[in-house]
Amino acid sequence: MAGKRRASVLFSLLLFPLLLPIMSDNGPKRRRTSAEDGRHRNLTIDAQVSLLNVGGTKFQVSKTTLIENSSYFEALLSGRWREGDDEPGGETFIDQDPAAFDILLTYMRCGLVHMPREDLYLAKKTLMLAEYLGINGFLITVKAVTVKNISRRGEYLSDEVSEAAQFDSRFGSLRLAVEKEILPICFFPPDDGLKIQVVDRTFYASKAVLTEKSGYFSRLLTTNPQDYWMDTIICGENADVLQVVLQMLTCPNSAFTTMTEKFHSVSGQNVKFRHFYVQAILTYIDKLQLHVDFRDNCVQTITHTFNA
Ligand SMILES: *[C@@H]1O[C@H](CO)[C@@H](O)[C@H](O)[C@H]1NC(C)=O
Ligand SMILES: *[C@@H]1O[C@H](CO)[C@@H](O)[C@H](O)[C@H]1NC(C)=O
Ligand SMILES: CC(=O)N[C@H]1CO[C@H](CO)[C@@H](O)[C@@H]1O
Repeated sequence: MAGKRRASVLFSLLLFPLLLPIMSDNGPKRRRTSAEDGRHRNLTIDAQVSLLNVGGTKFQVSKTTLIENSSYFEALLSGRWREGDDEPGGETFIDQDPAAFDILLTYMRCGLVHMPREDLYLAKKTLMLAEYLGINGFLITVKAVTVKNISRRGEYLSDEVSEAAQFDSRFGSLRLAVEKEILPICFFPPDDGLKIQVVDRTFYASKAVLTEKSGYFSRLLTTNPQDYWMDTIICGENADVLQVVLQMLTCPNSAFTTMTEKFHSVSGQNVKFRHFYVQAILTYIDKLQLHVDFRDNCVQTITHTFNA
């Protein structure tokens, strides 16, 4: 035993001077072989690219993209990456839906916030996965658009982050909003057309116009998030009155034509009818809470034209 150890120490001592030139910086430089160059390049790639297996589908993603966009990947990768002890070629398995991940990956790569309208189930899974992976940029945009859409505003009131905070205070959490069927449906724009039914007649109006011009319709269409997708309302108003007032909101000239025709159709230009009709229109205009300038304009034109 002891003899063996002595022999090996002696062997090392003998070899040491021979190894010195190779180990020392001052020694002659060894040329890198092309194989080493290749390995060097591959190691660099390994350090930058993450191989993911999401529910059986493989993805190659830049680590920066993952780390910068997702708190989950930040926790998973950034520590390991800094220490550089990645196994080359090792892949990370994530037990999640690959189609949902693909949508989020597009967001992480180019900032596109897209949800599949034709597949609401996939849209839901994408939202839940975004929360799981902590992809906050995606969620902030989705929440902000939803709050804006439900209130039928064309623009954000403030910045996206404050709109998203409003979403949280209104619905509690993403999961609750999904459970209440607010999301994903309220992220998408619904049809603008609203059917208004009065007994046996049906009128069509633009939700955007009604909400913009009338405080009454604005409340009717935006108070409950569920109303976002409402496409028909039943109205107890007199049909002739409703027709004129709806026209007034979009095209005042046609409203006056309708009124004039109505007067002519009533035999003998019945003064009582005329008075009743104009008053009913004015009352309904009041009920709709139009913007003051617009209302004053309508009321003045009506009273002036029809001498009410
Ligand atoms: C580097 O990667 C290339 C392409 O993936 C591969 O063909 C090559 O064998 C790798 N080189 C080393 C040294 O691992
Ligand atoms: C998401 O990753 C991309 C690519 O690295 C980066 O340009 C972008 O700024 C990241 N987004 C956020 C919110 O950090
Ligand atoms: C009704 C409505 O305002 N829908 C909007 C929801 O948000 C998206 C994105 O900003 C708009 O394109 C829709 O018009």
